[in-house]
Amino acid sequence: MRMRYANVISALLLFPGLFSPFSSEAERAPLPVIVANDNRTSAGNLKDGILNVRLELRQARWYPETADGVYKDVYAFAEEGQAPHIPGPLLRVPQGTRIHASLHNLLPLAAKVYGLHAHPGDLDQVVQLAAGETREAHFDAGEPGSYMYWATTSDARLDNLEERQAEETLLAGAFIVDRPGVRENDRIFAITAWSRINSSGSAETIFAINGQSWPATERLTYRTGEMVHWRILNTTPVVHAMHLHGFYFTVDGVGDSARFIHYSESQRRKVVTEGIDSGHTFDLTWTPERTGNWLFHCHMIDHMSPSPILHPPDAKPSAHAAEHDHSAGMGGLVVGLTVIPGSIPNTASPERKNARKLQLVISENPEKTPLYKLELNDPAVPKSDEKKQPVLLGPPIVLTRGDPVDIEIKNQSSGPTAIHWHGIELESYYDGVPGWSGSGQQITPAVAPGTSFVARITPPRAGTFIYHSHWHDDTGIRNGLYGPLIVLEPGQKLDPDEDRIFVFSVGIYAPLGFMMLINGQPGPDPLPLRAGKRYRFRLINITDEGSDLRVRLLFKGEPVSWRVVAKDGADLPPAQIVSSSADMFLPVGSTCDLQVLLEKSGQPQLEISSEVLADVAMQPFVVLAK
Ligand SMILES: [Cu+2]
Repeated sequence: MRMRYANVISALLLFPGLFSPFSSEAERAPLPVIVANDNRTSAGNLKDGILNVRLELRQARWYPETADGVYKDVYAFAEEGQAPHIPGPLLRVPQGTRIHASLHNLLPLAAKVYGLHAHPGDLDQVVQLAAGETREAHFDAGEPGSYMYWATTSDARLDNLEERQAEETLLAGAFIVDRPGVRENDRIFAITAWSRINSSGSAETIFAINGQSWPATERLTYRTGEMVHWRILNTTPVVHAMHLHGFYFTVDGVGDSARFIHYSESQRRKVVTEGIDSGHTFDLTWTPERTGNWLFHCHMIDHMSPSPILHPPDAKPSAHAAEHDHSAGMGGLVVGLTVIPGSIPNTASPERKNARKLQLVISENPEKTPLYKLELNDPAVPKSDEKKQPVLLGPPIVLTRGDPVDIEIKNQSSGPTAIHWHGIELESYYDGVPGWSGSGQQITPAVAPGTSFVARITPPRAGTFIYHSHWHDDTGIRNGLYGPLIVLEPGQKLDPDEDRIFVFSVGIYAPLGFMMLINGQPGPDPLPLRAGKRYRFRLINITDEGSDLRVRLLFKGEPVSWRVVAKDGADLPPAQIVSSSADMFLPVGSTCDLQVLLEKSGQPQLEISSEVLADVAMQPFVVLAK
């Protein structure tokens, strides 16, 4: 199910006809302009338990940002008599509804529509439409859940959506079945990807949420204390890692276009990042507790950076260039959130007179690798003269729960920078998104070269977190601007023997080139462990694109067992802490704490692999007898 980039290329080599140009008739007539669908209005006419809806597939013009910006001529769903929509018109009905859908294919070629069936249902159930044909589909909506419908003019299936290319890639819409009598005050976000392989063989993609690409994505406002419920749909052929700044969210259920699994209370998990496979959906809830500006975005760097198609590097700056710069070079799958005062009063900042002072110095070695050097100055720790090998990894920052700390980010590099305290529940102003974090007149600046910014943090929770660059991250994240951020319980000390940190990242490792790294190295030296001793492994995925990162602890090639005890810094509920096979997916922007206890001596290894990154890296161990 997980997508490999290589598949896109092979699909194109197999289906060269996918670049069918628009019919000459369409070129003569002006195409209707697509309306970005915020998924708040249900299509069709619901009466006496029957939804009558008339859908069309048609050619239309899509503007992912502004009406005067770059456009793409694409295929889109429309409701008869209305403008075409991306994502397609929302199908939303209560459980028990019968659906009478008519489908009219106005495209100059045949199309197949999937997902118009009862739930749970058959992923392969399809309505085939010749060019110009109209057909009807009558079915029961089925069980409550977040589903999608989608279409193709090629031979794509839900498990290989990458076969959809160019014009047809945006043919998808949300299909929500509500519990009877409950119409939740939620929002639906459909992730789409217009994509194709261009004539020079490289992939071109425009990612969007509800039909628009940051900075054009909808801005949402919430009040503190209100319960926020979102449904996320991934209609794209690639995995994503959806990350919320400043707050945890609860994953309430997962599904695809055929079925949806509602988690029971004991199955729910608290996270700050959730991976979502191609063709899948998930529901989440969260409660804003602190005012200010926040983000919800995909943590895969290319999915949250400006698309070169919309913003060619050599183009004259558009009216939005300034906003892009102010938004730290972001684009695509980013949603801006503003939390205003509500039922939760802003907690008074704790007394900071006795705040611990730390200094994180960022310096640069132009033309060299690693490009950046991160140094931590802690007045409580004498400076060591030990010359350390430069690595693509910042030093660990170890904090104590409830203890205020002022971390001065001192920028000695040649460009502006910013550091985001990933997973930490903190004040918006210190969250580290220049031009966005903060509120009103007090917006976080980028840290200009030669200047400092002091981040004031009082971590409310002990666990494993990340600090990383949030400024033009194609440079920062790929050049070592990150490190582990560990918060301990009061009185606890980090025991480097018992407590092992493994940071998974990518970067240029000279002279070997761009590769996947464990603690800054592609092939780290073996580490000693002792049989019968219990360890805490803290895993951090801060790769650029490794949302499909598979982590295994192997002994003679077979996974051992471990216990997952925390995700993204939040302890798991006791009922979820069980022994499991040492084989997991850890999406980018996630952390995970494990209990590891090996009974036998030998040479196990921690192996990470990613199909997206097309790489494997290994941390060997030597387990000594008890
Ligand atoms: Cu993504």
